[in-house]
Amino acid sequence: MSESPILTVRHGRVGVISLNRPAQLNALNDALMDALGKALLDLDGDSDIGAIVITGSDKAFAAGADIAVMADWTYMDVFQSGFITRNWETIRQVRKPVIAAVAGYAMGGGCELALACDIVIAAESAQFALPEIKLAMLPGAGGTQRLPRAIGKAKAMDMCLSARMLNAEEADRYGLVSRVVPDAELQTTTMKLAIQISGYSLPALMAIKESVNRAHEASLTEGILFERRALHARFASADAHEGMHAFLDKRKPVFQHR
Ligand code: DAK
Repeated sequence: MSESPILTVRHGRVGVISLNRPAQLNALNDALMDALGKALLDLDGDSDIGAIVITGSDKAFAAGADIAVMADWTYMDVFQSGFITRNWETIRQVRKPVIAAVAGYAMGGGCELALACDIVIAAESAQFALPEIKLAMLPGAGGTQRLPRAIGKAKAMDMCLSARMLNAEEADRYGLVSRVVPDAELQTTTMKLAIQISGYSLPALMAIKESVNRAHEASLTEGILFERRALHARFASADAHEGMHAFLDKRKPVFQHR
């Protein structure tokens, strides 16, 4: 029996998904993306989970879409099957915080997968590129849209048009990643962060994620209005009252995630 293309484990309120095609540097084929989408939706729907981590191996987060599979596809194949849309975009439905822990290559679709996560923790070995131009393709899983929003047009054009690889330090400086840590500390730092986040009130986390994402999708006026309504809605939350009273009582809050 072939090995599962992903592995999922739970640590308390954190769900960890490991991409598991080491011989192909975690190249993202349909089986993997279907399994990833299903695991993300399972964890998102599990009330005992507050944060999700996606990680790869020491050598590769993911080296992109599986070129071996795509090489002979036709336009009709990808159009009719909804390639990318039907499984790669599942991550957009996830309402809980998703953290990418990236070591080694994050190329093409692998870089795009990291960009679709909410927080990216990079090991010093991490390398980010959108090299599709070398294949006469284009970054088609959100790369041409999310990368300029993350790092600005000039640097995004440089990466997309030249296939330039960024090391972790550059990716950090450009704002593609949230933090850089030594390789040996990648998993512990990520887990510490995920455990911290998953301990906060889940509906508050979800409201923050929705609001920050609005910054990319709405005008400033609309975004501010969305944020204001999200803040008003916090006053309907037991956790918000508990959080504020716990502060005043100088004790740790006990959140019900309601
Ligand atoms: N797909 C399939 N296999 C891959 C792969 C990939 N993306 N990347 C690596 N592998 C395989 C290699 O073929 C090799 O397999 P064997 O020869 O051992 O059987 C094995 O993984 C180890 O790779 P290397 O021997 O090449 O390892 P190195 O350390 O020498 O080099 C590398 C690592 C990451 C620099 C190199 O493997 C590389 O350049 N890989 C390709 C990276 C790349 O071009 N990625 C972008 C893929 S294209 C679309 C939407 C989106 C997309 C396409 C269409 N539409 C809406 C239509 C997205 C496209 C992409 O992501």
